[in-house]
Amino acid sequence: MRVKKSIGLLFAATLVCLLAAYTVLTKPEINIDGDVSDWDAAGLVPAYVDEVGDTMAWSKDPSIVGVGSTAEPEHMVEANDKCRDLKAVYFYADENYIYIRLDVVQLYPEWCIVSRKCIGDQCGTYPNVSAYHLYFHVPDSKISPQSGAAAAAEMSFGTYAWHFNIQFDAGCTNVGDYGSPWLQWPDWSGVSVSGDIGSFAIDLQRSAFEMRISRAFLEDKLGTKLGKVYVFIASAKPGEPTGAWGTWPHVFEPQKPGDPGEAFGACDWADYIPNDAFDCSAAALTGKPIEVYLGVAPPEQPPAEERPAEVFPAWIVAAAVVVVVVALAAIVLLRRRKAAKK
Ligand SMILES: [Ca+2]
Ligand SMILES: [Ca+2]
Ligand SMILES: [Ca+2]
Repeated sequence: MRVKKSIGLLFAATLVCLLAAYTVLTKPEINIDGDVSDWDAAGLVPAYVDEVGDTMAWSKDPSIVGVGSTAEPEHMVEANDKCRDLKAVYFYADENYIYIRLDVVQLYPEWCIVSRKCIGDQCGTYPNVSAYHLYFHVPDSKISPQSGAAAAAEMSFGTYAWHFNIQFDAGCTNVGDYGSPWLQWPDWSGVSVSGDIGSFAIDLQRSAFEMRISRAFLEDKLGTKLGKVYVFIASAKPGEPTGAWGTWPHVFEPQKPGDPGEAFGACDWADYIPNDAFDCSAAALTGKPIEVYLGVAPPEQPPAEERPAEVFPAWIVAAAVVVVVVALAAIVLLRRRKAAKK
């Protein structure tokens, strides 16, 4: 019995070691499938964790967000405020893509449903609960950056002027049939994050968004390899388009509730990260955004002749650990068998 038990233990220990070695040696694989548990399983940790409940006072106030054509019913204000409340952001990068995961406090199934508004014979749709914006400053980019958040916006990005941004509200007419994010360049041109450019999915259960964007596409346009970048992220309540369709983003104007939305600035963001980077009253980025490394991991190796000899490559270390554990277990097992015979 004892011998059988020991063999079982030995087998289990070997399996655990092999699994550990496998985990060390393989890169995470993130699928854009509307299930962000793969990020957790891969051990990826947030680049920034934001407070819960730190949205602007207007976002929780039915007497402000309950007014005008973009009004929220009073009983929905609390739920909508949670959609606007940023919670955490994650980044990951491999040879082919950059990956982004954004968690908010609590999405609900119909948060993305669009409203319809017509001006004359021009009709447009817009979801009015929350929109999300991510601004990337790429230090080595060859393209000229943009300092305003949008055309005619009041906000300034200062020394962290952005080289591309990603915006989405996932407007939908059926739950699960989400719209793609919009990737915008400093000259205001843009492209949908879909097809060859990338993909996007929503995990309603875990209240999170996940997306990936083609590295080649970004690096080609930016004129540089991606490495260290700076990111500012914010959420906003969309406003009502005022006839000039296509001049998004229009956002809700909390200082003038009931007015149509307009280009944003000041304290029009509902929530933002990092918290110490943005001065709401000055409508300016005054601190350092989140610093993220989006280079290919591990960093590119120098050519072979310049490279110092690898003394202990990771696979040798992992294999050595397996051998030592198996050997120790075998010694213990043999000793027990000897003791049992005596
Ligand atoms: Ca996933
Ligand atoms: Ca927050
Ligand atoms: Ca915040």
